[in-house]
Amino acid sequence: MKLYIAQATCSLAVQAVFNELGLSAELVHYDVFGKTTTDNISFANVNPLAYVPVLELDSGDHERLTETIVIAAYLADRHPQSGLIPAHGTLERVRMDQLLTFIATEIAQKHIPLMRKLMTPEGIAFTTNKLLNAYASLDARLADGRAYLTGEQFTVADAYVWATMWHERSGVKLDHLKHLMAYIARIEARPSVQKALKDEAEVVRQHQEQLAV
Ligand SMILES: N[C@@H](CCC(=O)N[C@@H](CS)C(=O)NCC(=O)O)C(=O)O
Repeated sequence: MKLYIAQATCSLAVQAVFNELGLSAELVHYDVFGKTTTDNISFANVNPLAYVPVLELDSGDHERLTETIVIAAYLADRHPQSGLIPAHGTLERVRMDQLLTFIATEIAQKHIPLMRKLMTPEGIAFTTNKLLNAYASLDARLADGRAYLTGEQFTVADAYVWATMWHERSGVKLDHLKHLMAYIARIEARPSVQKALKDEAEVVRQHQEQLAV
């Protein structure tokens, strides 16, 4: 499988899931600003909507899947023994889907216009407040001492929250959320996320080298 990623973006969540499963994908770097890829394919042909992650499947016609939560769930569902996601048809799964949708819409997508400095002062205040409330709700969940968002088991939701901790780039202050910060530090210690960062840095470095030639 081929995974299109961009530096320090939500594609890190999918990389972490691959690593948790002990699987690997060929990583292709997409430079969001320069619009080039390490495999020299026009990214407009890979995803006409111009965003990562994109997972190209090995099977059949090499279908390309998009949407972070869909790709992460697809991988985790194929390995139910990993515990990364509850089984379809259970209430636990409904709760997980609820959480993943919350992270995608109330956290990840809220950060992007802030990070890109695309907002009016009123928009910044409104969206910052939304993000603060969203993160405070995660902090409250973690207040009972659980290691991860749904309990002691690391899941795709934890990978996604970690990958989208863009508060510094967005100017959103979260240091007061002590449970959340301790949780992120716990995730950062996981070999799967360490490997994701290392692999990402390597493919970005290769891309820069290619462009310098
Ligand atoms: N709906 C997509 C959105 C993914 C997305 O926003 N990707 C960002 C990085 S996190 C991206 O590739 N942005 C490129 C751009 O906006 O030019 C998902 O949830 O996966």
